[in-house]
Amino acid sequence: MKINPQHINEFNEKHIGIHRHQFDFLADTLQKNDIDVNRLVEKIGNFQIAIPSWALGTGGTRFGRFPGGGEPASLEQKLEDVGLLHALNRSCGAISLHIPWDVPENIDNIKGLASELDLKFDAVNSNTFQDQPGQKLSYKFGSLCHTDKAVRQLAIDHNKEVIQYGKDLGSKAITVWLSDGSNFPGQQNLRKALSRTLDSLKDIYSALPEDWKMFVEYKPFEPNFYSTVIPDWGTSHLLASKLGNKAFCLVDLGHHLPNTNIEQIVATLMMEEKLGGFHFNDSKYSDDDLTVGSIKPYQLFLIFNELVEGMEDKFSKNPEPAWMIDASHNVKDPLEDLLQSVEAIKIAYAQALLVDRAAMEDAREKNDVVLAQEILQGVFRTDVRPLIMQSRLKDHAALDPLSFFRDYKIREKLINERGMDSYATGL
Ligand code: PSV
Ligand code: MN
Repeated sequence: MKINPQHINEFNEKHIGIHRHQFDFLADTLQKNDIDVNRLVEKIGNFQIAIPSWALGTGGTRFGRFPGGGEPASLEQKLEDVGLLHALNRSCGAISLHIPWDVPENIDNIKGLASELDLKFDAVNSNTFQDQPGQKLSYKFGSLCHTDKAVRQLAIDHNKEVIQYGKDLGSKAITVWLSDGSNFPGQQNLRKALSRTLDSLKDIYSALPEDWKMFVEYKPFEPNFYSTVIPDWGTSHLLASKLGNKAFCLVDLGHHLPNTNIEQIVATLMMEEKLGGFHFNDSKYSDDDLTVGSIKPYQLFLIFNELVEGMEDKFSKNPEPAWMIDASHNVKDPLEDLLQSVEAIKIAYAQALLVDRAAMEDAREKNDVVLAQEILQGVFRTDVRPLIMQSRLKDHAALDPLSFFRDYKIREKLINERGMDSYATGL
């Protein structure tokens, strides 16, 4: 299904009155503080977040899955769903494919459909954490770190194949996440496992086109519970540094032990110009896959505060990171969940843009701890939603995408089109 732009106009007309009132009030206050509101709105509008092809179906846990119907059953339908999101908020202009969950069978058709929907292809993702039907050798005891050279070669070849798919589609990066690790003390020679992983990554890196990046994702546990080969940002940074200047670290918010200071990791990686990609989600415990900003919105803001600090620093050579959501839950409509996540990301980004960096630095130089906190929390407590709505209005998106989704019964229409038992591939 496609959204009729006329419906978006009608919807916006209904809501414009209250929006104008709220926006004018906020814009007036900001202007009095010498903030260029038009520039701010433009920046917010330009911020794009890629949608992973595996987040469009209902997420499951190992205990069950409760799909709500109308899920995309093919890659074409997944593109259509991302196209729907993008039409609603003009902020999701890219899709990230996981191979082999989503193999593009007919590259020209897929590229044609993507360009019709105004979508780009973000990083491609390899999968050596599951065995595929008919696979001769198993990843049960690891992939790039495996003791058996033949298994390592299988995993290396798979990554090279994924790069080839990405080249065909116009992607510019590959994300490598490994589940490699061990479940029991003594199971693995930790030093050798890391060294073999580095050698395998070097081989994959050698197949990387000149204008590509490789993102090395880390995770402290799951599905291995004693050790993972790339457990933390330090190990990811070590590998990325040894690989070369096309390799970067990828921070997934769910891949930290409770209370980790993620904003500090962001600052460190940006200082080293090695922050390449970001996977957004939220969690109470670790990799919970909850909607972005649903549990720790202040932490999300603090992370964005560091990101913006790095991005606005004209001396920093850290490239703009690739932004992606990596979450899908089992009790929400996946599209509604993604709309909420994008909104939370935009709110945190907009707030971070509002931080008075000169005043912050001044407070820090004077060791005025109280003032530094006041500045940060003053911004965090500002309702910036009218700025985000204004950017959508300018970009012909829905003022309130979630209400539009419900008012125009988009899920009901998708169920009518695809049926109740249409399921998406993925986890
Ligand atoms: C692993 O937990 C991960 O964060 C990686 O990015 C995978 O590609 C993705 O989730 C799979 O759902
Ligand atoms: Mn991830």
